[in-house]
Amino acid sequence: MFRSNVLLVIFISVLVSCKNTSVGIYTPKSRPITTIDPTTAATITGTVHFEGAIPATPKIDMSNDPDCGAKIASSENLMVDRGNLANVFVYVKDGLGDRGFAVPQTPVTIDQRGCRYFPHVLGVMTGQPVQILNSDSTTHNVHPMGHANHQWNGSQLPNSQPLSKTFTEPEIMLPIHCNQHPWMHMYLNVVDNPFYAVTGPDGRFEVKGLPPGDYTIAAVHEQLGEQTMKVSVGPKDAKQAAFTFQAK
Ligand SMILES: [Cu+2]
Repeated sequence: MFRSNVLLVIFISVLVSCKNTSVGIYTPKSRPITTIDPTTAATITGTVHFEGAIPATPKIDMSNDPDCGAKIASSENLMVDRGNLANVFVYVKDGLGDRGFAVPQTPVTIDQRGCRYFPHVLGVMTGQPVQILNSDSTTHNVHPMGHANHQWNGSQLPNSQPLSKTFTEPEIMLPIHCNQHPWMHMYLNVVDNPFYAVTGPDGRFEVKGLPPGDYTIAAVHEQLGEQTMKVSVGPKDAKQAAFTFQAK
């Protein structure tokens, strides 16, 4: 009896250890890497428009830190030029299934310059390095305030080394603030596929290298929210997609 109990315990232990090693937690990193065939890859391009009255751009008073340089700056929360909306994050939200994609080891860069973040909206893949620079003669304290990704903050003295960080969980419009300068904020978009873009001042975006398929494309703006669109692409297709956000 004792012997059979011992055997049962050993058997269960083996089962548990197998479960831990062979099943594990399903993460994007565990997905097999998809090879994209450049001869069939498709492209989606488009423009994001803004319709309605453009509210006056709020001014930012930076005078409490003379080392910021300028005393007054303009808010970047709503950047519209001739009806074109900048700083919209456009990405493939759905349709890729369980495909995994190679993560670039080339870092994306955030610069702190004149007590502003450059860029204001940025995309990065899960696990890709994010390099954070301080080009100012003042101290900043970088504070990502995510939900899926754990929060941290790090001070950066003038002329200090760049911070190098990674974000492991997909998260859209993850706010990054500076604890020293309350007006400083930007948005990082962490995705587990390479099919994303941020609209420039002309409202344009381009998502390229897509395997043929049926996708949901999302366009997300920090104040105006999210819009989605179904787009199907065949081999070597070049499709157009247009989004329009209305004034709130
Ligand atoms: Cu700062």
